[in-house]
Amino acid sequence: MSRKIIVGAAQLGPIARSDSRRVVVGRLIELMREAKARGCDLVVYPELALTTFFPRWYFEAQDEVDTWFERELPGPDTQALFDEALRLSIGFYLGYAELTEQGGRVRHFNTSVLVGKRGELIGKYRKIHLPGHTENEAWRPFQHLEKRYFERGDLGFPAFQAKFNEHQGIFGMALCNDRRWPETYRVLGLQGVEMALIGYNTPLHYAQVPEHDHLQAFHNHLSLQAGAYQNGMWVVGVAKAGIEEGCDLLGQSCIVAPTGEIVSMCSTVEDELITESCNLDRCREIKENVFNFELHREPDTYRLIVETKGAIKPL
Ligand code: CDV
Repeated sequence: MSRKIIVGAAQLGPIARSDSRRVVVGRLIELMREAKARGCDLVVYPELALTTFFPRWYFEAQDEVDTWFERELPGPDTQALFDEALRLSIGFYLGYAELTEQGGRVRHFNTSVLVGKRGELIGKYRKIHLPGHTENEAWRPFQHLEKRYFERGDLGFPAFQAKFNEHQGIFGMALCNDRRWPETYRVLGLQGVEMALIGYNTPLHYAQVPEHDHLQAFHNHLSLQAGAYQNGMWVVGVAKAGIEEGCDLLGQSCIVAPTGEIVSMCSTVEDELITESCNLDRCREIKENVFNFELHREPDTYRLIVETKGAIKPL
């Protein structure tokens, strides 16, 4: 059997603080057209793909914070992207900052959506692992205030049955820091996910442990490759890259096969599209063998070890 889907990872170069949504949407559309011309069924954009990575600044006034958020999607500035996707008949994943009202309460999430080729909303994900800090920390060269500006996602890690061509597949989403956590992939893997879509914004400088700065690319790929292999799924990791408002962001967007191999990777830190024909049936090589959960996983034993606070006996 062969269930092939051609996927495009649409890496973005830097977005300036002064760039309007319309300018950015123009870049997204250009990448989408290229993806279509190269035969893609689905195109994947980064986390917070409509603006600069605003959590690097401390804003005192909530009104100012809210200017970075979308109150509706599609909205006046983003409708053109949805229209173009429909015209081209291509699906897409998009990361953005979501402002919504629920039960009379204004809520803020770091969100991604998966949109089908007929323009339908297939699913939504709200980032669960929010990195950074809550207060302004003047000692840092730049802030990382995700914990201040966003609430933890409340949708879990849902899996979605979707069709971007004649083949059906099971898709999941995550955002940036989520990709470092094995739980992200495992929760998706337990639901049979065959392709995880993950946008990211990763500064090369990690202020708390600068000794690790040179490891950013390694840790990125280590996490994406391990998650793919240990759960037998394709992983599409897409960066916002390059020097954005003085902050150097990691590129190296890549598509990882269920074997854990990187099969395609960006070579610039600019707007760049890479594509791959991904056979979802290749997930079975792993899911039915080395990581056959039904056959080899031992959840009862893991539970016991956690309940007894570990199996290590005192000497
Ligand atoms: N946007 C992110 O979640 N960035 C984090 C950084 C702060 C470590 C990441 O895990 O890449």
